[in-house]
Amino acid sequence: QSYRVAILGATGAVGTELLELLEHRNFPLADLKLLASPRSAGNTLLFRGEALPVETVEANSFAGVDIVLASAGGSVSKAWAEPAIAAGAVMIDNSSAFRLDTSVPLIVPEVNPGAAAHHRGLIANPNCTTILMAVALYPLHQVQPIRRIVASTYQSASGAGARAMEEVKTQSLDILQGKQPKPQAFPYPLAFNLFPHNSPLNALGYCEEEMKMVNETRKIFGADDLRITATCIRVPVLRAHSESINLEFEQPFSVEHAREILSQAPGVKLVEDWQKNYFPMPIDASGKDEVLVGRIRQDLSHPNGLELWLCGDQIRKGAALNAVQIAELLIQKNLLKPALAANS
Ligand code: A2P
Ligand code: 11C
Repeated sequence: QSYRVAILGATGAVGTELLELLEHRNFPLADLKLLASPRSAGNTLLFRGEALPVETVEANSFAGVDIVLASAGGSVSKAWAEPAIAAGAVMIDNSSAFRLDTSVPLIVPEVNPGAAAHHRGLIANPNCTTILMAVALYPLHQVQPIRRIVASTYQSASGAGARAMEEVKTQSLDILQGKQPKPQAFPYPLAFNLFPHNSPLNALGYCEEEMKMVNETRKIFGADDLRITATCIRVPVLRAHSESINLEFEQPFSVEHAREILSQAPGVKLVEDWQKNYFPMPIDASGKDEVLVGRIRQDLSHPNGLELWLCGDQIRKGAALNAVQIAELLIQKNLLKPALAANS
């Protein structure tokens, strides 16, 4: 059997990655529709050696479509979720618009695939830093409940889209040529610099990205009282995010045991060469499906604490791959029909 898929936001950083993944994972496609804004009308994108037209999304774009992979921002998802579902499609939405809606499953397939059974036509793909952290921490949490997470992130430009990636390159060139860098996608120059994440701050001083790590991780783990705090920082890296994570468990958790579990965990690759001081790096994580985890060590300040370091491709597992895996899960479990799922 094969399925009719539409990518909403096909020309963006995540959209083009979705296209590549559908091609390379041999996704069972009957048809692929590329949707974007009127700006992209008339453009084509290459898929399986064929130039496919990019269409402007409109009311009848979803007729006959089984799966919509949406990555065009929250307002676009809000505008098109209802028409897509009404047309009989399941929308897998990469934006933050519906993630905390209690009627919308928020899924990392390695962690909570069972949540897919309850969808009503809409499934949310979590925030990228949250996905990467969830893949690495859930296998440990299953063995020994985590009591508290302290995360510090080093986030690449790709999290802010294709334009932001271009901006870091241009700014780097400008600086090397002695010119003033011109920030556009970000409020400040990112080349040769870093700054706290560029999302809105709340009254307590936490930015949206930090609160996503808190609230989305709790929802995905099904652990409402899990204590999490985060500091999110944008760094001049192109594609992959990195995270330094401090964990406090209910009981002591040995480094050897954590290493053994993570070496077999789905979606995780343990990367540790202590002799060579070689650990996960964003350049190694770029283009990879797995979350690279390493530098697992005892927290010197707490008997129940562990420290670890991870890198993961933000566009891939942090966004496009996770969405495609959700689509594959729906197909595998025969859950594409929202009406049936809603009644079950
Ligand atoms: P377009 O290229 O036509 O602007 P990124 O996250 O890399 O910035 O990409 C955003 C994606 O969302 C692009 O594919 C972009 O299309 C798409 N997009 C932005 N605004 C809209 C809109 N109003 N309707 C449909 N697609 C949109
Ligand atoms: C970033 N993680 O790196 C963000 C981008 O919640 O989907 C993705 C925002 C989200 O800026």
